[in-house]
Amino acid sequence: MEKYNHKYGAEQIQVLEGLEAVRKRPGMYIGSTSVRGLHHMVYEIVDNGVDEALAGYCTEINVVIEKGNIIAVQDNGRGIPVEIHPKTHISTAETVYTVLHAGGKFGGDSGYKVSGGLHGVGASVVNALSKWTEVTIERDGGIYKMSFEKGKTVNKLERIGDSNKTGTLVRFLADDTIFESLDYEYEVLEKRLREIAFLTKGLKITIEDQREETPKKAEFCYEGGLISFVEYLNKNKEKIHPNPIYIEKTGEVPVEIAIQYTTSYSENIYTFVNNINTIEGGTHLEGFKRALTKVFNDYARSHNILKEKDSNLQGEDIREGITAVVSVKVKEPQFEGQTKTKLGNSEVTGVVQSMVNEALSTFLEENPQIAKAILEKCVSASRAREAARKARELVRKKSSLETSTLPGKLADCSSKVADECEVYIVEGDSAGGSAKQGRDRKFQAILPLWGKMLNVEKARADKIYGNDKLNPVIVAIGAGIGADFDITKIRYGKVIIMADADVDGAHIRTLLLTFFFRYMRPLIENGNVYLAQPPLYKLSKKGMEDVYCYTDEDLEKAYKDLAEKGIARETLSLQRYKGLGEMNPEQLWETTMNPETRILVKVTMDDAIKADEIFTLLMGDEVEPRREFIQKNAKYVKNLDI
Ligand code: 28F
Repeated sequence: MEKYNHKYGAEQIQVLEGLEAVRKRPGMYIGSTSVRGLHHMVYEIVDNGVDEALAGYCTEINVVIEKGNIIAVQDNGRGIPVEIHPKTHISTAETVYTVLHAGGKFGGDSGYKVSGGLHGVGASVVNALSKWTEVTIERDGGIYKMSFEKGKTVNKLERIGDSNKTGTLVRFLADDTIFESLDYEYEVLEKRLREIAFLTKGLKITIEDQREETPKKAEFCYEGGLISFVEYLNKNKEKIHPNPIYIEKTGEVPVEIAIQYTTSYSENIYTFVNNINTIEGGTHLEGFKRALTKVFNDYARSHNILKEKDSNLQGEDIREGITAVVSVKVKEPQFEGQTKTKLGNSEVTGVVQSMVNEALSTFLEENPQIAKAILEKCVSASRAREAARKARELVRKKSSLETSTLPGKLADCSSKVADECEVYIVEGDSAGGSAKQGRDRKFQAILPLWGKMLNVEKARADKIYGNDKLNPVIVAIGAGIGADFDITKIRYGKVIIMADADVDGAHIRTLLLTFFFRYMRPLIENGNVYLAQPPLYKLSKKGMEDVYCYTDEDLEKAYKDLAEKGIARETLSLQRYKGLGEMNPEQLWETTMNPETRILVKVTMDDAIKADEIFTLLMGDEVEPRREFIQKNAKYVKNLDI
């Protein structure tokens, strides 16, 4: 074989092996082949544009979802270099798009490779998992174009015209033989792009969805960066001090933090590493929390807000009502945790801790009125916690005195093996009744709840313990709440919320998810919380098995299938279920409780965070945004029971 071919062959073989590996095990490279993995395809390309912005050369990134679920991402950076490598005869641009992990354009030097949720697997993976990809580069006065199919080069880079602009445009159609669906969710992409804009001060990011008749479009650009982020997070809350506190440190591990306290009782600290949302926290969060507790206790003592005899403020007292965003950039991040979103680098704890100690104590000294407002809240939180502790002791004594420590309403199951047991939290006594009759009492417990749950947004921990609506849930699950929660003590492997598909059901679901998110978060992180999916419709006809439909699409499909069997739509009677109470025990069992036939939706952290945001909106103090939300979402509440 000639020398020339031999060299070319080696390079080409490496490319082919790379693509082969990616297409054989896509989940290894893009996380999953579900819609989450599909969205990561967009984030990978966008992140390359963000890197160009962090390097100081790109000021705008445009994302378009075109008809047919084609994605287009354009930036106005320098444009990927187009020179041809003397030995391989492959352009740098083609290398970036065909060699696995070739995209480390900033790996070595002072820049930071910002990477999507999957830590920068680079453009070559997106290329390999797309039916086709085309890249158009403007730089050095020309326009260059190359295209691929399933990662294989179809048209090598060639100059196709002149241009006095610079930038990179990437268009791709994800491979539907790999991804379960190509149905991008505009809201999810919009939320992540907004987050990236907050994290990349001054970068303008636009998103447009051209799939519908009326296209949807949004534009994000925040000169305020994290300050704007915290203002956005607090837009429906009553603030304790007008402007967010902003502290930053440059150097080996750049740190940026914005903080603003509100009158709410929940704690919202969002942490990021290289723009990745580290929902499982990690060393940067640890350092932040430690410094926060130290700085506020020191200030309280030195300004006689805490007397000699007073015990220290606890971390949870100081974090009650806090909204904060912590963003660090780490060259070699180590990610741990179930979803690889927990920062492990131990050196970061100290970096963040000392930076916050220094900058925050200076800020408080220079802004005594803000310091005073925040500490007033911390001190009252600490008193409420004390009261809660006493209330909890009381509840424990009360329940230990009572014979049945379990709530009277709970119909428990006979098995005591938590992993095989499940508890249905059912809305309303009638549904609770038929659930008790319809269930398999070996492994299914039923806890009926009634009426509106407590509004946990306004109530402090002390009221949660004693509240007659939530207390049964706490005692039934048996693992305590808040700082005491111990996941190893749960009495059921599955906690299933079963509520109607109407507004009240949505209210109960949101409240319970918010409650679990705030007071039993490990239950969600550990994947123990589920939503039961009762059917929406029943199709029936004499001499035919009842057909249950869970969504409008199901119903249409059922009509079609039955029509193919010669059963015309007009001959069928359709019942739309308004509530669980309309089903008899057997139907409830068959459609919603039988593990063989039911549909359960596992609640993820994202769902809970979303519920928490909606909850704050619905139950928080600000009235105007609530009206806005209801008006905006009212059209989604079909067949509202007036
Ligand atoms: C729509 C997606 O991918 N933008 C990009 C650049 C710019 C450079 C670059 C990219 C590989 C190893 C260098 C230009 N000039 N948007 C994008 N913009 N990649 S990807 O370089 C990658 C090469 O080192 C670039 C000078 N240096 C870097």
